[in-house]
Amino acid sequence: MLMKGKKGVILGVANDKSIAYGIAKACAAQGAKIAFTYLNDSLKKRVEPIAAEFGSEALVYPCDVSNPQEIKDLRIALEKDLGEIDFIVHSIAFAPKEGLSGRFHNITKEAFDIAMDISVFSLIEVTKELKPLLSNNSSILTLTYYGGAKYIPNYNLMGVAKAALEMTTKYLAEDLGKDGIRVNAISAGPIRTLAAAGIGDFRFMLKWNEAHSPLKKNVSIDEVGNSGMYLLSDLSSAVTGEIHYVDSGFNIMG
Ligand code: 0WD
Repeated sequence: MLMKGKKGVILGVANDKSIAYGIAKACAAQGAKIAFTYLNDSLKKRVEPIAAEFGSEALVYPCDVSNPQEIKDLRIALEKDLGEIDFIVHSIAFAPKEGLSGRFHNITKEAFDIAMDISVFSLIEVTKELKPLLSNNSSILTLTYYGGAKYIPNYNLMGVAKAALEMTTKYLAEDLGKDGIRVNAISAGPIRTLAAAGIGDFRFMLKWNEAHSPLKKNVSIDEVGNSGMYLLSDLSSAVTGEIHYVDSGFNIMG
């Protein structure tokens, strides 16, 4: 029971295909108590039964990260219901569809601002808002993709957002280390989820990763979940500012 006694919040479960669901499963299996958030009313219906699966029916809150008031309200609710927390999972990204295919130079300022706000700044804002609740032995985890380090066809605007997210992870790690807060990212291989459906020719990405990774397979949300649990638990007590690849080794290939 590596997470026994630990409490935390997971942002970014959309359904049972979500990477955040895989992380919740792995943490719950190790004894963690988990609060969940949902983006809007249509996702609420999906997230509530998932929370119930983990005995967290009373710990489900709305939180659209593009609305600062909803993040503030989340802090108030978590403080009341959980008090101190030990981990935060930020498994959220969004870019308008026009930024996820086609010619890169056609990206609009409007799309750019939305992608950076929801996929990058939200990590800073959630961290700032929830920091007073974090214990002095806590861990924050976000999700990134190799398209933030190297060119990947069609990943376009999200690639720029992930590059910014990865550096945000490192600057936050330095800033919060003195408070006993670790900040890491998992760079997951491609997985078929709702968010992935927005990326142009995602099927090709899956096939390419499978064929060209050392392990010759794609990754599952359970595999990302287990690595996530490690980064959220005390097993990784000396690990911070890390971009940890869970991609069947794809990133080492030339
Ligand atoms: O191949 C993949 N699926 C990979 C995903 C490979 C590597 C990394 N990732 C990342 C994504 O970029 C994202 O940061 O993992 C994270 C989780 O994505 P996911 O599990 O692939 O996708 P999904 O199940 O759709 O969860 C992402 C969720 C949203 O789902 P939808 O599909 O409704 O956009 O992020 C949430 C929402 O639940 N989300 C928001 N939450 C709060 N406020 C917002 C928002 N404004 N926008 C999106």
